[in-house]
Amino acid sequence: MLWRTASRSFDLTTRGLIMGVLNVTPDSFSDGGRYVDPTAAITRGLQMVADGADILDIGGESTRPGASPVDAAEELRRILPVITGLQAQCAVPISIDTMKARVAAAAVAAGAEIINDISGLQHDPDMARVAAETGAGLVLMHLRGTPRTMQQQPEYTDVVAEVRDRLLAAYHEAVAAGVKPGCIALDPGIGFGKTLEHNLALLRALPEFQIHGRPVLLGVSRKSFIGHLLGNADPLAREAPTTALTAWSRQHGVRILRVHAVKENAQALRMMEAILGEGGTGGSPEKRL
Ligand code: PMM
Repeated sequence: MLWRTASRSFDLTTRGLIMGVLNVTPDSFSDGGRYVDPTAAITRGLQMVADGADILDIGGESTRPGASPVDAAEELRRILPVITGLQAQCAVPISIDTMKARVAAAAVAAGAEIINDISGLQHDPDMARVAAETGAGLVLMHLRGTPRTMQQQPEYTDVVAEVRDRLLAAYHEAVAAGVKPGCIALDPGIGFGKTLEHNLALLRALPEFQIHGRPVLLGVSRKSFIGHLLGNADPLAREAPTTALTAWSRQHGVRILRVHAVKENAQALRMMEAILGEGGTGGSPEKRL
């Protein structure tokens, strides 16, 4: 199972990737406000690389339920110095977490290699074109509604089938716009327009999202459904269940884990890969193209 960006290819057959979360926003639910200063954000990014991150995912717009949107200029003001600084100082690929084609294009021009579109191409009609033209890796996530509205009574008849169908449609839209299938990864979007029961159903059905053999990316780290189940109001108190979910996800086929606590989740991933007999303690799965 290969996953490509314009300049590298990851062989994910036996070894998954850790994507470290770096939100340069004042208001993200778990790390909001801590990395608004570019120097603090770059230091945090380098620490995650030292801890074993394979990818850094930089976001300049909060996606927490009810969050207010920001414009492209503000998003770019937040992310560009961080991308430029990290790109100069570390070798891991940088992912831009945005729904806006203009932000994605500028981020890739500044050195990002992966576009993480939480709207799965539903927000900006130009996003697929930018992904195709740049050859960036493209994460297509399932999101019902918008971050502002998504938790207002989300309803599905069959959440697994509906999420799967939407991801399949997004995959076809991307390919029709010229995105190479090998650049695409798919994400069922845990916590985005889903109740606790919906999230649990999606976690039970993870292998179903390996559509056309594409890698599945998952973001459960510190999310509120963990708090709802366990009664942990503090996101920082959700690390142990997050690492357990990392192991579960890898066992059920997920290859890219988007997490805050890089070292702990990398260890859970390597441990599970060793049990699976897939040589997870081996070296980098990455090839420069
Ligand atoms: N979750 C958040 C933001 N971006 N991107 C992908 N692909 N998948 C996710 O689950 C996801 C995401 C929200 O979490 P955060 O506030 O901790 O960044």
